[in-house]
Amino acid sequence: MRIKHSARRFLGGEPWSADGDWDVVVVGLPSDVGSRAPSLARNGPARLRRVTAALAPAGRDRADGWYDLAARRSILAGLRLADFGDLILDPLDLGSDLKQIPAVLRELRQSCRLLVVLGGDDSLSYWSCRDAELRRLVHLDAHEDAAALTGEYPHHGNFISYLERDEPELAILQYGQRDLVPGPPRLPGRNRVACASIDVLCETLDALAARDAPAATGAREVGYTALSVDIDVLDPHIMPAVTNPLPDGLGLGELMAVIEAAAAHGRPVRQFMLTEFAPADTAGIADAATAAHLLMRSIDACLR
Ligand SMILES: [Mn+2]
Repeated sequence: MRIKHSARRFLGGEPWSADGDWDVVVVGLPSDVGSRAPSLARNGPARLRRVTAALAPAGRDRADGWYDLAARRSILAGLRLADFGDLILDPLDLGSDLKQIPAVLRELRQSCRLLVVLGGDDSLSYWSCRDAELRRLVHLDAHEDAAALTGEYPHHGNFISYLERDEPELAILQYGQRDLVPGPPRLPGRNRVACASIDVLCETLDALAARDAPAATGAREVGYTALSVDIDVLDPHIMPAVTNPLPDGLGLGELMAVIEAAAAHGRPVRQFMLTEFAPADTAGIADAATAAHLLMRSIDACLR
């Protein structure tokens, strides 16, 4: 594995250093290794850096944050933000490189309040979630991603099944599924819930918070929540730059309502993942602006 640094850093952030006191650290996984056909998801991190760097031009004081005209409030004011760069997987040493991802992310997580992971295809979320302190995963996706186990490593359609097998204590809350599939879903494991409404999502997170709360002795760790957004949960009219578009998805405001609720009821949220943003090299900037606004508002919601 090698680390690639980019001249354009996410939202004009600083270069990462281990001794920084960061609110947010951003890391990219620009790979489509888990897609069964080549996917433009490998382009996601570079496109997001290009668009967000333009929102924070040199000379602009990032301490002011941005004003969200839709929500009528300032967001990300005073944000201490670092961009670690991209983790580049060596195709000739893929298994070894994939297995190194959890340790690299753990080190980055220890240097910040919130780690933001930019995919890449959705199979990489499996590696981003291999952490003993992660207790609750909220996964927003048009697809279930719970197909049967196949080979040694998960692909983008079955990484949830691998997580259920390999992290049996991890609670998985799914939202937004709308796929047509060959048969009824496999019965979720004891620790997975398909949430049919925001209310169910919040109630489930509240119950898990009570379960995971430290005992009076302080003997147990509370652990943290990760939010994972496969961006095809949005409607393809709003977000066409995805690998597997499905009709009748969420609007951006609807998705933000889910993320706000998950962030509020899932505290502490220590990791946010965006996957399957798959822009063509020639695509316009509207799709990237949508993804950038989604990220900026989501980061604010997770830190609030
Ligand atoms: Mn999906």
